[in-house]
Amino acid sequence: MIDGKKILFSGMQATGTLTLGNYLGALKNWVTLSNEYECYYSVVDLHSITVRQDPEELRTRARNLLTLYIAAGLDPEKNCIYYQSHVSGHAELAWILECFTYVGELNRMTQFKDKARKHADNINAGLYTYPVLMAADILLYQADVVPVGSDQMQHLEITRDIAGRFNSLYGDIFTIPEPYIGKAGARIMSLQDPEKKMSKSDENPNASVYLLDEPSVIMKKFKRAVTDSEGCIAYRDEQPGIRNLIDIYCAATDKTVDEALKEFEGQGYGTLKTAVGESVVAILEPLQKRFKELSEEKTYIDSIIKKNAEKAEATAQKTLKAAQEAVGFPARM
Ligand code: ATP
Ligand code: LTN
Repeated sequence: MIDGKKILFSGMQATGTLTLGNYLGALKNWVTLSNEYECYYSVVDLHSITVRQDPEELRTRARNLLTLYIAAGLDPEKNCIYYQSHVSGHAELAWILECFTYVGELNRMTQFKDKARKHADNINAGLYTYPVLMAADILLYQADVVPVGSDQMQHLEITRDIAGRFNSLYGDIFTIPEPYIGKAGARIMSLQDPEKKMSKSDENPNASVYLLDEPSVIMKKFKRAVTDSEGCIAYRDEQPGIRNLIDIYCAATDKTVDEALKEFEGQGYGTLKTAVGESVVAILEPLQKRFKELSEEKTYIDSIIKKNAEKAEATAQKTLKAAQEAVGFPARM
């Protein structure tokens, strides 16, 4: 608790350009939650290098991601928005926690299996221990809640297991975090293959709407979205493409599925696609405008980066010290 508020931690990787899935599944909820919680939102660049990155590109993307957090509506005076690599405690706590994590647990992580398949030429140890670094992120700030998309649930569970194990050996060092999965937009699917989640690393650019796509491009991508030959607008497993479009529409407009179904009753797929496209353009246009403006305010963004890294560091150090002492490291003089 800080000032009577519970603590929230979340982060995103600076790999690729953010998609509508990242926005509706995560970022949009972050903004809503930021009034209620004391929030830490990190650009998790340590996680990014588990997959090979071009150094200059990574730096640019990380900066853009941090700027997008603010452009999406997170006030950097109230929310601690910072680069993970600026706070060395993440890596230090991750090492300690690795010694309390079993390889059997890591072997069960589906994201590792997926990424290992995708990057078969670079199955590095960091990719394997990625969930432990994520646990360190969360536990360092004693987070009560962690908003993530449903694909991250398994990582939250392992975080809780590691924290519980550590606490049962050494006393209450870590807060056990709860996941927060927003109702709308929990899992936005690819526009080209609605059985697969929309992902920023998808090779097909038509599969994802990127947050900085021009309105005309957004409309075109929705027009090309894969649907089915049923010809009726319903929300059911047999029509994953249509269901995904309705999910996107509901998440973008804050309407319920029933409201949306009523609205589109008897309409054709073309009408639905146009309406969904327009609802997405309506939320992304102001975000893009703000992003452009902020990108020009270099000194302002630099000062945010510095100030928030210091704030994050101070909190992280407290937990790190407690964990170091708990396992038996000598105190520094
Ligand atoms: P990558 O393709 O690089 O693995 P990604 O697009 O899956 O990336 P992450 O960086 O892993 O995105 O996720 C950032 C946040 O966005 C997480 O909280 C994740 O749960 C959420 N998220 C990612 N994709 C989706 C999606 N399709 N629908 C809903 N939420 C999503
Ligand atoms: N693994 C997450 C990103 C991430 C994260 C975190 C999310 C790293 N550390 C801590 C929440 C809390 C992802 O791939 N989306």
